[in-house]
Amino acid sequence: MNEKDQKYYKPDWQPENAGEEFAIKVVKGKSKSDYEPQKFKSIEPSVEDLVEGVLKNNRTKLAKTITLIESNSEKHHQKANEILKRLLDYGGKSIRVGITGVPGAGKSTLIEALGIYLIQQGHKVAVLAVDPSSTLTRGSILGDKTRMEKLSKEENAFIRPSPSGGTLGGVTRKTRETITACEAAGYDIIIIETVGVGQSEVTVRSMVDFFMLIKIAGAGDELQGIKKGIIELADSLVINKADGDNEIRANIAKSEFSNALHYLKPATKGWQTKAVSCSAITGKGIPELWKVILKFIEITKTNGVFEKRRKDQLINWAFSMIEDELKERFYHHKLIKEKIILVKDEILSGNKLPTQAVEELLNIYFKQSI
Ligand SMILES: Nc1nc2c(ncn2[C@@H]2O[C@H](COP(=O)(O)OP(=O)(O)O)[C@@H](O)[C@H]2O)c(=O)[nH]1
Ligand SMILES: [Mg+2]
Repeated sequence: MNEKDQKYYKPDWQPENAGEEFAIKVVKGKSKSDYEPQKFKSIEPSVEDLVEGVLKNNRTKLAKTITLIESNSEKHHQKANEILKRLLDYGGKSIRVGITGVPGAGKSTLIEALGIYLIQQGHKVAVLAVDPSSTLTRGSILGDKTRMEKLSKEENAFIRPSPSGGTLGGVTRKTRETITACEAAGYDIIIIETVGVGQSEVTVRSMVDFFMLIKIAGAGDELQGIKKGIIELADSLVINKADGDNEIRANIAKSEFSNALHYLKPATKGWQTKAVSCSAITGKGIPELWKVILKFIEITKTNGVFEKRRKDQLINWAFSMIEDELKERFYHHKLIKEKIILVKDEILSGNKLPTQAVEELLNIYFKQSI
């Protein structure tokens, strides 16, 4: 028997010289030993391997690097820092776009439409998307289609979902590092999606060049949970779902917003926040939206605002890293961990004021760590 015959054989009721009309084959059963668990030794890729992989835009290596970046383990943390140090020189050369809006506004659909359009224009697009299946937004409501199926099939796209739960609405403490890794892998457009939870819009604003707010025509701002403060963070208000019966309404809303925007403080010096309308489903208005972004980049690069914002963001990043690092070290310090349990009880029983407790803990920490 040759190898092929060993896998399949004809059922015994099939005539000996039967032709192709008998399309049935029986698959040979497997013996128990075939199912013995095999021992795989997981080989962790080295720093070298990951850096090389990212620079060659190996998407699996990029994803692994991001997992290391996001990991809370000290070992991973060090490795991620090593990698980032080496990638930093290759970062920075992209247009970073932030997108916010309430769940159901069409952010993911819009990112997919814009992403595909940009890839057709020869760009490479990385998307840091909100994963709707996690807590807050729940996958099924409003027919969320965040998987971005069409875009994820594109060779020049990289999609990284982050959980939307918690207070960060899809942004993680490590989103900045992730942006750097994607840029080093050659993505020249980075799109970051966030749902308006807590500080997430402000955080994303502090990471991107261009920030847009997606709205739906007709639904009042109360319904969309949009505060004036958020509008003042945006470089563009995008009225989505301008299709079918909604198209006229969307265009009226666009004009109304255009007028209202003149009375608000623009988010970026030298740029008048612009209202646009589009349909993420039909694609109408998507090229125009991109033109607005390009115009913005051109203007801000000419007047120096782009460069200044990037520099400010870098400083901001550095200091937020210090804060993170201090917090992390403090709460993981052995003595502090022990003391915190006692201190909590003392505060609750009224034996110690919170201010006293704080002073005590900080004293312990700083004396120990000097
Ligand atoms: N008619 C219409 N529906 C849209 C448009 N964009 C998104 N949708 C639909 O709105 C729902 C929510 O879209 P999704 O992209 O998941 O919203 P997200 O929560 O903001 O990311 C889905 O059912 C989409 O198909 C659009 O431009 N026109
Ligand atoms: Mg979404």
